[in-house]
Amino acid sequence: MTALSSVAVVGLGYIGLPTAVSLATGGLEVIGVDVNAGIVERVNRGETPFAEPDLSVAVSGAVAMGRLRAQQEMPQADAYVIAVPTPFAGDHQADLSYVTAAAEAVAGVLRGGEVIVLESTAPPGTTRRVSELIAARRPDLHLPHVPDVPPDVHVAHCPERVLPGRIMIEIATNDRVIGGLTPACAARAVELYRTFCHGELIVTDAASAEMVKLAENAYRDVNIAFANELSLICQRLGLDVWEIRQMANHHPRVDILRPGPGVGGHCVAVDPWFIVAAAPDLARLTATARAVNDHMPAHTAEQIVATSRRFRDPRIACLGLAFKADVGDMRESPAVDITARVAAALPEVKIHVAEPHAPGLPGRLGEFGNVVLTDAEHAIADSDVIALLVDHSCFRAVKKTQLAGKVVYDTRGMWA
Ligand code: SAJ
Repeated sequence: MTALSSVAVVGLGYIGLPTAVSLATGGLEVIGVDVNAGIVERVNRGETPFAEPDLSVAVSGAVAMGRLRAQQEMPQADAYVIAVPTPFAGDHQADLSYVTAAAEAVAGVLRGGEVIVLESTAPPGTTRRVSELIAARRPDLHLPHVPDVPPDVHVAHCPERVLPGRIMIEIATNDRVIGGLTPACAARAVELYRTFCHGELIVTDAASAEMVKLAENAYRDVNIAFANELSLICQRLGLDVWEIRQMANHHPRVDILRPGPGVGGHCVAVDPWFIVAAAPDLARLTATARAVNDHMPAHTAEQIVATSRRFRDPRIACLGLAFKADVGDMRESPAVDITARVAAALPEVKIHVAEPHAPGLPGRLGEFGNVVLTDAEHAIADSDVIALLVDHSCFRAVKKTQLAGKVVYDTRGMWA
């Protein structure tokens, strides 16, 4: 088997672009592939289409050195990493159309000898389906899901597990789980990831790797749901959940996560549904956790609205729109949902929004005439009710004197 020297990374998003640049830094020739012409142009200019610490300097460096380029067409390469989205198709089922399109495009250019790695989070069985799809397109090649025939192409799953905001650190240092359709497939994928990953590379089969990934995010979701449920119970009983949590966490085997206004982003709020879909009758806790966390934005909005109605002519500040601290990503953000709900419930009330990590309001909030984007200082100074929706580090600088005389609704326990 020849050494891998070129790799095509399909999908230049939050996972694909950092992976592409890491492979380039690891010494491979990397071709980034994306259907979006704007993203391709930006990457080729050495720019990043989204904010992530340390990514932009790495991209501009890799492009300048000629190690990374982007294009819309699928190239021939020794290896393929598929890092496309797997959103919902409706009814919480996975939409695999991007994975299918990527697999079919790869199928069209294979010569034999390549390794194809699916990084996208996907329901159990998806890696095998990628192999089947390619086989259907390329009857001239042996694919590894068919036993007893040495395959011409290797197929594996290596689920991403980097944390937004720390992607460039974690991509190099996290341990990775690599599941092959056969042991030889896993071994070939290990060769690829060894070029840039210094963590342990744990080898397994493809279906187990798929379930490991889903289990990781469902574990987080269930634990956040417990924290959120506890906060609702404490609120009803007149107890301070932050104090309760802090004291409970002194126990050597207790580590309660942080309650908040809901779970956002494109991972923790999505992936548990793939487990529910795989075994709906058994995944009762997983489904309930989703329901608990999904209810938090409506509950939080109701509280803010009820508090505001105590004022004759209230003004409200919503601090933060991102799905979590210190990122600008507003996908599936509970803060956006809460702000929209409050704006809709109180159309006559001016709502000041401060989001230092985003250049403008997301489309959903642009529809409301009563929502204005400003900075935190003005938002606070001009408002009676202050809702802290995201625990961005910069909001820590807000002084008690700025909040004096205002009703503070701190959903993140930052000023507690
Ligand atoms: N959150 C809380 N309380 C907490 C922790 C998080 O309310 O104590 C909320 C956050 O505010 C956010 C949501 O949960 O709205 C998710 O944030 P997160 O930091 O838990 O996770 P993500 O979505 O940024 O990244 C997760 C990570 N998975 C795990 O930690 C198991 C990351 O490692 C994965 O790579 C990523 O999902 C992914 O892409 O799957």
